[in-house]
Amino acid sequence: MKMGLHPNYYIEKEKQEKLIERNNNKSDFYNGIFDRYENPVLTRDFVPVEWRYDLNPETNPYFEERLGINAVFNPGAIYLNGKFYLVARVEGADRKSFFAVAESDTGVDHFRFWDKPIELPDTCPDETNVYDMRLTKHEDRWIYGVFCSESKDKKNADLSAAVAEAGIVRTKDLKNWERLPNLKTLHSPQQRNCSLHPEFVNGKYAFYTRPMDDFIDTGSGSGIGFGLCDDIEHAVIDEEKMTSIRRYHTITESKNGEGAVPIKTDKGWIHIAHGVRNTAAGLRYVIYAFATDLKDPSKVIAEPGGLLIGPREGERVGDVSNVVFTNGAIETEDGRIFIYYASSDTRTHVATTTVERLIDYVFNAPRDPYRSNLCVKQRVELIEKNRAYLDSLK
Ligand code: BGC
Ligand code: BMA
Repeated sequence: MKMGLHPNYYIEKEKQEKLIERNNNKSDFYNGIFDRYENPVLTRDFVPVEWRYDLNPETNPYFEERLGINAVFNPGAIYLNGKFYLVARVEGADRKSFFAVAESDTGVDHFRFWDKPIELPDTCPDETNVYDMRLTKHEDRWIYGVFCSESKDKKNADLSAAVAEAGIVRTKDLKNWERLPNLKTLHSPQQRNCSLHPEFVNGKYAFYTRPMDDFIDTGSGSGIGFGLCDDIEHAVIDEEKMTSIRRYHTITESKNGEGAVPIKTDKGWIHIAHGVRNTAAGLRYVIYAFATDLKDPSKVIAEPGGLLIGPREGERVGDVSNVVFTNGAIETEDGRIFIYYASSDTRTHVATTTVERLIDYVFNAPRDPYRSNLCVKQRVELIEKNRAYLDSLK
């Protein structure tokens, strides 16, 4: 005779159901550019009980978690047939990440994981970890996923020495995934934060890259790169042009990288990217935005100064504190934008805005003048303009 399920199974299931059913409201945060929400959209508590526990009381009498989950973050995002899909980076207690699809009708709450995580074809025997997938609905009709494929650097005895490459998969339904060879960049030994542009450029596939000299250090890499390749099934990039570049004493001083796949608007491609600076407390990651030319998506035509989204309040603390990171955004038919971002490599949030509001921000918020002296002038000009305007109303 079979024993029944452990009583704690029902308790855990009910807790999870409540969490998934909970409505997520806008918080009282205001800057006019985007809205924040009261709750994260995905955390490790959203990962199905069946993925973590052995339900059979004969083999798990104490109902102990057998395969713990540590974090759910940095999701790719895609909108298909009116539904919102995240391909999240799910990190096990063992530090390895994998990808899993979560689906929602609203984009801000009720995200539910599908039955099982994604099992990618195992084509790189040395690959140890995979993470941060960018999803591109390409005009060739495939959905591409470009992610970081990380292996041990065997040439270096240091146990932390690793090699980062860009892995490429494609699918039509987020269920069946075909793995293509990793991206090769002839002039950059390592790549992280690569993503595929949704359209052909000069008849070729176009990638945003992030040239770097080693695993952590971008070294001579001066920013977000852009390169073309003829054949997506053997993607090789020769020349990498620079798009948004790093600068001294800005939010991108140490590194920057493409985030979400760019959003096409009448005025240009809008990019939501990340910038990193070093501090006494370690690397600080923030999200910023810029626009590139519709005809030449490598050419920056607008870049407001500073950060768009920074880690705030509870977001500031987690496994890798002081980090917000994005690699997925969704635009709906009616022009709403959902920016999915993770805080401190721990949990996933959403920020919402509209195409109009984002365009207004990217093209009208002033550039960074790069020096305190000029920054304060810029602010005093605003104050004086406001004073004159208020006086004119009297
Ligand atoms: C981690 C990433 C991190 C990278 C660079 C990897 O091992 O999994 O989350 O971005 O190292 O620090
Ligand atoms: C990076 C990314 C992310 C992560 C961030 C902070 O290099 O690729 O995976 O969110 O570091 O740890």
